[in-house]
Amino acid sequence: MAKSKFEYVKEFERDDCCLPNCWIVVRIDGRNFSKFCEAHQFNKPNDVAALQLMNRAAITVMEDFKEIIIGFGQSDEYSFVFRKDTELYKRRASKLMTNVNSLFASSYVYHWPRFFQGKELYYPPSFDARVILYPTDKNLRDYLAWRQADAHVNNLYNTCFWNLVLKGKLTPTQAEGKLRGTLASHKNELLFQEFGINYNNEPPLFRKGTTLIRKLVPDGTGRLKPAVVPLVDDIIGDRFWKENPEVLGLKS
Ligand code: DGT
Ligand code: MG
Ligand code: MG
Ligand code: MG
Ligand code: MG
Repeated sequence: MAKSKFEYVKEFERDDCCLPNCWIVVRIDGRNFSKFCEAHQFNKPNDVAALQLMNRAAITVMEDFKEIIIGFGQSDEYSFVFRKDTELYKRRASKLMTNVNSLFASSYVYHWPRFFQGKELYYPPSFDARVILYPTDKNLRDYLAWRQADAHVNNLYNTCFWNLVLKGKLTPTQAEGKLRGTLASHKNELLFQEFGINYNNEPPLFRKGTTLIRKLVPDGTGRLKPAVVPLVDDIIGDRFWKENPEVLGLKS
């Protein structure tokens, strides 16, 4: 077919291919979830159903995008790592990012009724997304460690904050003032002394977030089939990576 005189406008589209041989991370994060969690009366500081719904949406993404080798989620965010040699969408960043993000958002809404029986979804949630490239395995592991450490730091703070407000009857401003500038050791001590809580006994899901990887699981007919499985585990140390070498290896 002959080109129309309008065809030249295509040239305005810029190339946004990801560098070769780099891990491609897509991270999505709930937009203004402070308000969304409040509007839907999520338990504070952690709502198990809400976290499970995030995991369900992320599993849906990984079941569709087979070249994602690992996912990590906490709070209102999820990170997805594409294998470093993926050629999906010719590695175009906007294609990878927008497709992951919109499938995550629609899955979150789609699965909502199963996790919040009877609770109305008052308005459509949305998520931001970004793409980050990591050239080395160490950079990628440090990225994932950073997100898991963030889960821990925020959860320790939030556990203190909401105990001070809900049980200690402080105002949010007072609780904030009391926690300002305190070290982790101080927060652990505060939880123990004032509320009898040993932070290390708090649910691992809240402290460590959820890691999604692919494993072979029995399919009921005695055969093994690949499935996306949620794990609550430490991914900062070496043990997880030694136990699951196929994650960073190129087998899929
Ligand atoms: P953003 O991401 O800049 O659009 O703004 P936010 O408000 O989403 O802020 P962000 O992502 O830094 O923090 C996540 C918010 O979501 C934070 O206010 C705590 C809230 N949130 C996440 N998970 C839970 C939960 O399980 N229960 C409750 N009550 N709140 C949660
Ligand atoms: Mg933010
Ligand atoms: Mg957010
Ligand atoms: Mg967030
Ligand atoms: Mg099209």
